[in-house]
Amino acid sequence: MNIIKRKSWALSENEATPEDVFLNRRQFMGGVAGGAVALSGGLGFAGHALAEGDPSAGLYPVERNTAFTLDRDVTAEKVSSQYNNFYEFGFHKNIASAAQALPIRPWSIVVDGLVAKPQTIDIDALLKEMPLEERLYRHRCVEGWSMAVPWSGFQLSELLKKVEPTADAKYVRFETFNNPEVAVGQESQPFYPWPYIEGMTVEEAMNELSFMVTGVYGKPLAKQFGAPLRLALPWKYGFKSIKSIVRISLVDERPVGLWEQLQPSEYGFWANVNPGVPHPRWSQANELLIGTRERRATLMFNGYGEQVADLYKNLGDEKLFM
Ligand SMILES: Nc1nc2c(c(=O)[nH]1)N[C@H]1C(S)=C(S)[C@@H](COP(=O)(O)O)O[C@H]1N2
Ligand SMILES: [Mo]
Repeated sequence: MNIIKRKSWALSENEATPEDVFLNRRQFMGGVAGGAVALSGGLGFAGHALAEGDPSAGLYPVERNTAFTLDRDVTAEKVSSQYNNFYEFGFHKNIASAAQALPIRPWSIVVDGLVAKPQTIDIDALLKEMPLEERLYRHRCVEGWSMAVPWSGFQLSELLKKVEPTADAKYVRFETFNNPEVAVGQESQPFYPWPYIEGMTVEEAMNELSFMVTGVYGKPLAKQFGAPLRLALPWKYGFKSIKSIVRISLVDERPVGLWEQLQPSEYGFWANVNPGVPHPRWSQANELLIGTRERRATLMFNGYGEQVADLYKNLGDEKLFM
């Protein structure tokens, strides 16, 4: 089907390479010319500049939790903030400029479903209440590229404790905004099953790695990263880390994510990183570190097996790795 073919993460590794080369070339040229702005697709550092006007700017930087370490350099901000998947704003990587159209204040998050204390929480009230910290996390996209970023935010478990899930709650369902008036991707692809949905088990959500992101690089989250609130699940493929969340619901039925709805044979519920299980159309054995020419062997659970492998011990023939 055409819809699927046009999706950029459906590109094979070979097709993806010219874009990566372009990215490197852009950086190189920027360095030589001393003016990256002119060569960075028109946006320059607008994402950064706008973050400075964010009402939460005074909260950052927050203290780093040194328990989370990397085996590679942090990806340069000018690389990770110009190479994004955010299909609401276009079906390619260069969406940073379009994403600036998203209004992120006022912003509230509905937390509802199977909880004792359902509530609608204003983002700034939430930011004041939650214990913010910085974590260095790896991020592995199902397309075969990766980055390493200093996210700021709080553990998802802290938010869930606040609403008190009932004993019937088995899954957490996350929902992104739906606003085709500002999101060009939603407007131009009305036949996609918007809004973007993702989900996980309550047990996964309570794991210490499950992190709600509110900032990055010591500043409020730039819009292209999914401001004002996104998820980071570093042991799962990147599509599970849903952006610009407006609703979090505790439910007893397994949520079906947007990509699973579109292509269930390729994108599943669990989506744990495993270099030994290829995507139906390409290998997952290694990854390109964006902003570099380096390819590395992908790690089981993206290197986070110690924290999460136990979650999957008794799941029989569930498709854990797609
Ligand atoms: N709402 C929403 N969330 C999303 C996506 C999206 O298109 N829409 N893309 C996902 C994918 S495929 C990846 S790899 C990451 C990309 O995050 P980044 O742009 O901060 O690198 O966001 C994920 N979250
Ligand atoms: Mo991704």
